[in-house]
Order: sequence, then C-alpha cells, then structure tokens
Amino acid sequence: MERTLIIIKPDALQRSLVGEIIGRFEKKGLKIAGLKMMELDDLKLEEHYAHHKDKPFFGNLKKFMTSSPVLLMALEGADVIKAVRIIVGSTRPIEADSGTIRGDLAMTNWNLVHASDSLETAAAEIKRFFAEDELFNYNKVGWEMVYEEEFNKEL
Ligand code: FUP
Repeated sequence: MERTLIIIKPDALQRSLVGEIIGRFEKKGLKIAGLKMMELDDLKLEEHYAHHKDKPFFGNLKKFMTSSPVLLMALEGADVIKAVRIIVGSTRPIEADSGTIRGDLAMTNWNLVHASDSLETAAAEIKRFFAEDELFNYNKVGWEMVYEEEFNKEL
C-alpha cells in the first residue's frame, strides 16, 4: 500500500500539538509505518526543500526548521498521499479549510506539518529520512473495517 512522509515541525512540538496531529492521522484510519525524532540540519533541508533553495524566505525556513527537533512519520494507507494532503490543508493556513490541521491550528508559514505531494516525492522523502529497518510491516486491528476493498477480497 502507498506510503507518505510527514514532518511534524518545531512549532507543533513547542505548542504541544504533537498528540493532536498524530491523533488526526490515526483517527482517519492510517497506519504508522515509521516514527522517530530528529534534529534537521542545513544539508538535509537543502535537499528536502531544494525547490525553495533560491527563494528569499529559504533562510528563515531553515532557521525555523532547525529551531528544535522534529518528528518524522511514514504513514500508510490507500491513496494516503492525497488523503493526508487534505487532512493537512493548504500551505497558507489563513487560506486552509476549517477542519484541516493548518486551517484549525495555524496562522502563518509556521504551518505545523509537512506532507509529501506525489508518489515520486513520497518515495524519495521516505528514503531520505528512514532506513529500511526503521519502517515496519504489521497487521493493524480494525484495518479491514477501514479498507472495505481489502476485506471484500477475502470473501
Ligand atoms: P507544502 O507542500 O504545503 O509544505 O508547501 P511548500 O513546499 O510550497 O512550502 C514549504 C514550506 O515553505 C511551507 F511549509 C512554509 C514555507 N514557505 C514560506 O515560508 N514562505 C512562502 O512564501 C512559501 C512557503
């Protein structure tokens, strides 16, 4: 099944929103395939945000993303990349829909979470932050109640 990469950013840690954010993904019915804490450095950020490297805000973005550790998560589920982007909401929290993490909990470019935006990006981002043995395959109780199709395959 598809996987995506989530970064729970320094503002989420500082504002005690880690549980709230992970809870929203869990409640949706997504499986946690990997989870860890890390201090990002400039090198990792220049790789991760390569598309922003020459933008005027990049210096501030690096400063923010290195201001405390972050949590990294690999989430698994059918169409998980799309599902997670919807849960996270638009990049600019002020424009993000109510009900999304950014829409409900953030106001500025300090927008609490990063989520991969395509299959290709997700694969590269998971590889960037997780070693093979940090990603787990396991059966999740209740999984068949979320994934009707998986269940019906067995009938
Ligand atoms: P997203 O995929 O929603 O995380 O959005 P982007 O890759 O476009 O942006 C990455 C991060 O850069 C955002 F989370 C916030 C920051 N950013 C700014 O600080 N200023 C901008 O004008 C655009 C993005």
